[in-house]
Amino acid sequence: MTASTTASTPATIRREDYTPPAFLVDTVELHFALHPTATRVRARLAMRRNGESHDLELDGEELMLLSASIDGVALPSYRVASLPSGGLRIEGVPDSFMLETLVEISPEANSELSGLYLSGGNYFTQCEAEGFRRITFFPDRPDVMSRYSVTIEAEKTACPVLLSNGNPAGGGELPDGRHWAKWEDPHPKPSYLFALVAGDLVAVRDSFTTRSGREVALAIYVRQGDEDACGHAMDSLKASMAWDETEYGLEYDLDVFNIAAVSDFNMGAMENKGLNVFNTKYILARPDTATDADYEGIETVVAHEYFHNWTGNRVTCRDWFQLSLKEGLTVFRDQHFSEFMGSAAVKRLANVRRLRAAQFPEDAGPMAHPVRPDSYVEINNFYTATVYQKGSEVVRMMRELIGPASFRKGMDLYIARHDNQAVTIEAFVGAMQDASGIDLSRFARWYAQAGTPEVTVSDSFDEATGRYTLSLTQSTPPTPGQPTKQPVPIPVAMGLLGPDGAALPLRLSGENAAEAPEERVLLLEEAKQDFVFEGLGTQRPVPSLLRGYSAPVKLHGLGLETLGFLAAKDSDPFVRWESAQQYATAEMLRLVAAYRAGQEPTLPDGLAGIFAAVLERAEQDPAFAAEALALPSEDFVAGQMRIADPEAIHLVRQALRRQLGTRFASRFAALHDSLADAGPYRTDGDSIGRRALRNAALTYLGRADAGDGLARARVQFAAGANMTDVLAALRVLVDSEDPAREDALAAFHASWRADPLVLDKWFTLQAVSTRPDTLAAVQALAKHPDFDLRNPNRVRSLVGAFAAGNPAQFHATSGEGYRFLAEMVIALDPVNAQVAARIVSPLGDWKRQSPDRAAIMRAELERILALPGLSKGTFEKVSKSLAA
Ligand code: B3K
Ligand code: ZN
Repeated sequence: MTASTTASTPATIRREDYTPPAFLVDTVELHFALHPTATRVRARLAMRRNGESHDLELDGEELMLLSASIDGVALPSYRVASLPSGGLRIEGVPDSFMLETLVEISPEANSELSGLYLSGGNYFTQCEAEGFRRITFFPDRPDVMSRYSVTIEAEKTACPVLLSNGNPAGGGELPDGRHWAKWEDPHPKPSYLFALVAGDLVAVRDSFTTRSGREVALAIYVRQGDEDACGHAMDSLKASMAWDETEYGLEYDLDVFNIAAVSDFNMGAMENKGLNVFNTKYILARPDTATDADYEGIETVVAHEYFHNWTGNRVTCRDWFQLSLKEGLTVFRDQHFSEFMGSAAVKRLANVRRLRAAQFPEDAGPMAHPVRPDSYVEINNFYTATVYQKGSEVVRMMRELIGPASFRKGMDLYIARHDNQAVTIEAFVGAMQDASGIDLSRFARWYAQAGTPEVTVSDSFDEATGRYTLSLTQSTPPTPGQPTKQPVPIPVAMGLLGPDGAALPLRLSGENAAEAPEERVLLLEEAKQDFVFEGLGTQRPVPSLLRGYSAPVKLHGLGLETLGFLAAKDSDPFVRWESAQQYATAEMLRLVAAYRAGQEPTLPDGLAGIFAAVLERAEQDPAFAAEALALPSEDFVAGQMRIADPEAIHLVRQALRRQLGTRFASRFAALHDSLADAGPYRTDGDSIGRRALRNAALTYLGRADAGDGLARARVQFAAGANMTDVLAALRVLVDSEDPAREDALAAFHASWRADPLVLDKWFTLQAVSTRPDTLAAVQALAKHPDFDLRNPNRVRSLVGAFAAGNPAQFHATSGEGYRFLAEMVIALDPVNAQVAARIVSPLGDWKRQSPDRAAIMRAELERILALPGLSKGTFEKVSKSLAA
């Protein structure tokens, strides 16, 4: 589809069309008179011309304009024109002037959760990317940076708490039971970082002293009753503040740092300057309500939003195409922090697993786009795994290439040069290049080219000379709009292993033998390169490649024997895990093909051997063992097939789980017994690892033909020690035919019906159940009184979890799974278009499905596309899915 020509086709925005803002806003004074259906917003903008135009255009959406003046003189209506977008055009403005507008908005009517909205009677804002225009008329783009002062006025009993960005600057009583508060933010910021929170919330307080001695008052605002669930978030915040000082020398820059938690939120959290707004999911945690994964998620997201204060807020993006400038870099920072806080190796492989589960399919699908996209219809569709996670991998590779010391120098330079600026990705790469003296111009291709590079390895060994040649080739498959690709610089961290697994010296031809290291980073820059190593004796070495996952690529060419050897012997935990995963993937693909030819899957000996070895050493590193015991996901296996067969993959994976559970039942039972934790619940890496391994054992036992897995699950569920253990046990029951299943589900619901975050888990468990009747159950759950289309967490917990997390059922040959998702999208689009556009993705995967499935998927996409008044976000996803 090409750019917009008719009124009904939303316009495509292109990166190459960027022009600087025609007007700048130096200061913004906002006054809010809060009211659920009729909030009044008065804005005084000190504006100045920045280009040729004398006509001012402001963004606006669903605003009712009550008055407008320039330099105190009311504007006659003929000078003010409404734009079709909802914006405003004012003709003939002076070079610099004070614009004052008064608008009315209805927070209660705002179900999009963008702009100012109500949640449980409290007021919250979400402005990134383009929500500020739903609050007041403004040049709502990130390269307009202004100093804000905000006054909020509201009824005191309904809204005892009145918060905005920056530092508090006064407050007081008003007649009629109202009160006011003023906030001043000394740092210039783009409008997407504006925030307001008001309502009946309570604060959990703490403080942090920065290394230069500045005292920062910390507060987390939650609903009454949730105060006891903020400890982990607060600890994570303080740890993040300290880490940014020691790792990057970056200190916090306001007197207060506030976080407010809200249960109706489109994503995880938002880094508004000095007033982060969080989905409750990433704040609230108590041992009885939150799982270990929730605790880890909180640590990561709290850190991520905090780190944005420098990478995103102080230095921001010139335009939304540069989104990865702040997101890729900040994900890199939060992952690095989490590695520091826990077991680095296990965090790394968990992040790689997530990258491959979310980003690789995206990079191979209809929405594939570069880390820096070239065009978009709806920017909210580009807050993607590619921009975030692949963007983070790109930063990580840069650090690998120039080294940690130069990287740190580059960060200092980036911030020194660009503080208080809105810049492009070139600014970041340029700072890294200047700090290191290493030419990164070729490296910048990683930002421009979509698709996952594929690296193929082959090797040869000359016993007579001890010379070993490692040949690497790379290619990147075509993606929509990018039919041909160039080679990218791929850092390949590697080692060579002798037959006993010992590390061999790595001497490239022409190098001095004395200095040969045992690990090095090869740079694969061309389509094909040979690396020749000398002095390796008489026995063929085994290559250990992409240690620590040094580049986000797919690696081919290693045989089962090599993979098995590496899984057992390599010193790098990532390569050990990865080799076992690749081994299992290869075997699963073979079993899928065999199954389609009429053969029942049986557990291959080699795979059983890998599991046996992992189980033998399991207690040495329980967290690693838990990861290593998880078979590759159904989606991951499907991703390796040209045409997927979700049914066969599911069947094979289930059969392997059952047979592994049966084969190792006594070992799993022993682990389940010995890892039981008597003491209080703790969330250090060790404790989390032990629970993960113990619950992995329980899960296999729950599948096994032999053993007492279901009985153990019933006991563990009833014991109710903590949510991690309860949920793992309940999951085993929910996936089973156990008679206790229904009672357990009912008991869980009865206990937690008042806690939305826990209830989300109840929905998700049923949505991802491996039972064959899951689709019908999901359809029924969508009619459950606790299902609520207006709450994004609930939608994700049922619809998102089912469509993205239960491929076998979603792809049911009846097409009912597709129909269900389409109906949900159609119902949701008019309520919350952002979430609708997000959950529609699995329907776009039709190209890799069998023709009968693909036809139904396309028909459902067509049905959505035909919807009158379809949002531009859903339009973009659906039309691109159909066109690919
Ligand atoms: N910057 C926000 C994401 C905003 C998404 C807008 N659709 C959260 C984050 O990445 O930190
Ligand atoms: Zn972010």
